[in-house]
Amino acid sequence: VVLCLLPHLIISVVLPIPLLSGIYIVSVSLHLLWHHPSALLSVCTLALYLPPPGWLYFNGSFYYISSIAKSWQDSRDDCSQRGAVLAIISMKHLSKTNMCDIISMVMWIGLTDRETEGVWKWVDETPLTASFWYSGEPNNFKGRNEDCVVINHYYSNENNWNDAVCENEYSWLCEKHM
Ligand SMILES: [Ca+2]
Ligand SMILES: [Ca+2]
Repeated sequence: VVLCLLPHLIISVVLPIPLLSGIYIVSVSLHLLWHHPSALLSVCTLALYLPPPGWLYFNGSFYYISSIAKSWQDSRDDCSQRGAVLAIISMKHLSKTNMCDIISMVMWIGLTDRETEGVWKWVDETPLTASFWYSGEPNNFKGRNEDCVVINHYYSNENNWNDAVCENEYSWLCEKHM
């Protein structure tokens, strides 16, 4: 019981709020469990739905925006270390303008044509179906090998993707499904 509870509570509850509150919630949970073992499921569920510190919730996923810039591969590795992936943007995300509140800069997403030029794939190996390229993109600008994709806030909200050189350094957007 404690093993199930503690990882979620430590990650999702204790860190984002003052320590005393976290301890309080842990102790309340243990008290509840002692007298009402059936509370385990609801406590675990509640803990799972609380966003980890630094993450934003939007439309069924948590998103993390880096405050520093890295290459596409280093950004991808960073997301992996956070138990997430570089963001996979589907139609449902960008058809809702709420996502614009989250996206406020140029940042890597998990789309690349590194394996085969012109064949775009998400980092989970799914092919690109719905796309939101900015006008004229993807373009391998001036003959450069542009194989990785950024969302560029300075373009229009709906169509704001640009293929960029993977070694360039930008912020990045990690996504973790609930
Ligand atoms: Ca390319
Ligand atoms: Ca480009």
